[in-house]
Amino acid sequence: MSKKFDKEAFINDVKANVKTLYRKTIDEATKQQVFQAVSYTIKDTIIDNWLATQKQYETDDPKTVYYMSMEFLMGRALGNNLINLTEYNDVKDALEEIGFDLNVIEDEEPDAALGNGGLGRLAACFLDSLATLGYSSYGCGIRYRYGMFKQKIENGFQIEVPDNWLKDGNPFELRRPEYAKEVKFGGYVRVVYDETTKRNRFIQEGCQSVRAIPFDIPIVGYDNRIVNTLRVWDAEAINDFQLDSFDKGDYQKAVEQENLARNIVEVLYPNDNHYAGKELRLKQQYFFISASVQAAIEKYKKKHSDMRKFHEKVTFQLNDTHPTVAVAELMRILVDEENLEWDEAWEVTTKTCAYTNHTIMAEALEKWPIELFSRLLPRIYQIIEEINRRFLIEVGRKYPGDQNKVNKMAIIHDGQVKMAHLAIVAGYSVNGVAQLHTEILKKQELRDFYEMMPQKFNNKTNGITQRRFLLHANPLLAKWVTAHIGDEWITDLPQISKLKIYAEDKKAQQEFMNIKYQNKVRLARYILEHNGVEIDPRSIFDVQVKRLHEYKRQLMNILHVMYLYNTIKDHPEMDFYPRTFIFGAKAAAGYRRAKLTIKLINAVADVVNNDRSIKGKLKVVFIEDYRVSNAEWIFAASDVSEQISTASKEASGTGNMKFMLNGAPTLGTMDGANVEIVEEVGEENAFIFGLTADEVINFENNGGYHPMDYFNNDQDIRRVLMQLINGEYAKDDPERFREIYDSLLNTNSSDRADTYFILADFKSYAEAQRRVEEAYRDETRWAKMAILNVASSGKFTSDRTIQQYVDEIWHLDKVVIE
Ligand code: 8GP
Repeated sequence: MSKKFDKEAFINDVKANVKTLYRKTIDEATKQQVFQAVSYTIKDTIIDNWLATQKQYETDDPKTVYYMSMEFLMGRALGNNLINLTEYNDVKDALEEIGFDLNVIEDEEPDAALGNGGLGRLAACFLDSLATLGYSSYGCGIRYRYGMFKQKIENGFQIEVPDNWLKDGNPFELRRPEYAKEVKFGGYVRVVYDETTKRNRFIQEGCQSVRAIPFDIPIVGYDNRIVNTLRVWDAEAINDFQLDSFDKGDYQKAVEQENLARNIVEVLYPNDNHYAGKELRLKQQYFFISASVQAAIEKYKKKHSDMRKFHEKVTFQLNDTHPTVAVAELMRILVDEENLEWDEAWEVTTKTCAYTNHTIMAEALEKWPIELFSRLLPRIYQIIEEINRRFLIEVGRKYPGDQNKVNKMAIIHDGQVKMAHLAIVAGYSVNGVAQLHTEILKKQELRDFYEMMPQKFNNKTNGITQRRFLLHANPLLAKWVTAHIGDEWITDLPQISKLKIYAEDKKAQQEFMNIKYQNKVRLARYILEHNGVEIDPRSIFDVQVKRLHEYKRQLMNILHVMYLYNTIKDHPEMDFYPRTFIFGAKAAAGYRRAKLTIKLINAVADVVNNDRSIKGKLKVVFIEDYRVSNAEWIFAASDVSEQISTASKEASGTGNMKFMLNGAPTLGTMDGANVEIVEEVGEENAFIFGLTADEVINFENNGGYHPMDYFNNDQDIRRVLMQLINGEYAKDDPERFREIYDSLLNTNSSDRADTYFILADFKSYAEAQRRVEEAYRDETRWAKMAILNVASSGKFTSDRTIQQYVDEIWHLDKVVIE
């Protein structure tokens, strides 16, 4: 594929790198050292393209998007970079020649796990698409010393182990101390009247300062020589300046500053869809935002002098509310440092910032106590107060006398700063991440704002990059697709619909099923090696991998497994197609009920997997440490994609798209992007069940849901629930799962019983599962369904999503490297 790969030169470079990095010959090097040496060799090519890209940007001066995000869940870089350089196979061959297996070398790279789940992985897919489509962009984030924790399962329980991902060094990153920025916290604001400008000046004093040092990570576009930048900020203490004079030589203060700096970037908060309200988290937010905004302005000013036109060359996309202080930071710099009038600065800011909402879960909404916020960021707080004051005047004008509206929409209210309100008021665009989600935002969660400013609201259905999740993750299927329709799908996924004509072709079906089987063998081997469980690649691989959260209902899945097990035990003679239920999920470290669910899954696995009487018909596996790198193998090997969230709760989902792309039909609710998946593939090629979003919202608003009725009236449900408290899966501690039982039935806790409608949906889920089995028994029918899923996945490329952001929000200029 590639144009001018020089095998000899490559091998010589790898050997030279091993020598200079480790003073070893290639035969003496460890696998990790070979990984490093290969990566440095590749980095050399990348840097040439990186330079060429920057040069082209200098010439063209295109508008640039800064994608501001607390999370970038990048996974591994080496394989992906080789894929996008179109040198994967060349390098594989070259390494074979000197006795190394590229897969084994790739396995030496730790995942860059600078994110929790969907939101962070979406950011990573977007960077890939931006570079591939030729748009100037920066990802801006934090270089966490410790990313997402590693999960160990001990005795069935999740144990969190720190992820020291940088311990061997990250070969692809570049430290850029010459672009360091100073970020200030705390202190107070002194107002002085400036006679010459006839304006107040706001001076921050008594602050603690931290130095932000950028590390640049290359983002390689597919086969186009474009290399964009993910810029993640590290923190260092500033000891040589900014100490007030009386502090000079104050050792204690110097040490404090050292610690302040180190703490800021120490660790990623491991919460998904949940807001913890920690002071350090707000510090992290302001730290990377202040540095990124300063850097963006500095870059702009190299070519332009009029800050009033900043938005013509720059746009900030806020990935959820976490980066929303960008609004106030931009205002601060424009007003306090660039001397713009408030109205001029507001004009620029509201044409620069745009906001994406990723969840309607109330518990994820960021609301900072005023006391904390104003103490940590006094000047920023003042600016938000002024934005709020002016906004509420507008609300009052539009809805005269409606104090209730004012209270509901205020940015600062009831002792709290509401970040979503700030993002909406200052943003020129507010988008949801799937059609259904955007509609719920407009009609429910953000209704007041939608009514006042409908023009800001729009939908951008999420997407995924086919380069990582098919071309790299599933080489056998990728090759098969290319053999049938050519390789243009790699940069134009809708072309994959050309596969539709093969859906009923016997030979194609057989080839397809054979590839699936080989991928299942690959995964079974991984599971045996990493989990010590033997599974049968001929069984149905029924897979739910995603963060563990009550709304995602892993609990419903495992309760259903318990029900199936009861059924098989009662009817040993029954015809039951062998099934392997595969789970993978991390629970937030402080999320007790989620961690208990992991224990329940493992407890059920223990009983079921060791019961010889069921002859291996049922297996349950919990894959330890689910992450981007093993996800790639899991999607490729899946038969059934479990997307079973309570309707209305999953904003979009992106895992659902990765399964589809790899030919696993969706077993799911009409939630998030599942709705659009079904629209594309047809309901006959998915297994849909359960309450609709409207039904769920109606129960939530008007009551009338009584889980106890299901318990009383359905003996299968009752039996399974009783097994949670009779020691069936907890011989040593029969009370272990009482909390889960109570969560489903007890109304005396603070939440409504069965908050996520598991009992309401249980029977229709079980029925959908029976349809899955029936469909799978008919191999021709199944192969057709699976191929049609692949062929209908064209819409779900992140290339489409990014092109829509560009056309409808950002208006960037396309760049081609000459
Ligand atoms: C997730 C949504 O739950 C998921 O449906 C969606 O596909 C993904 O974002 C990308 O849009 N939301 C989050 O991960 C989230 O809200 N996380 C923040 C609270 C940390």
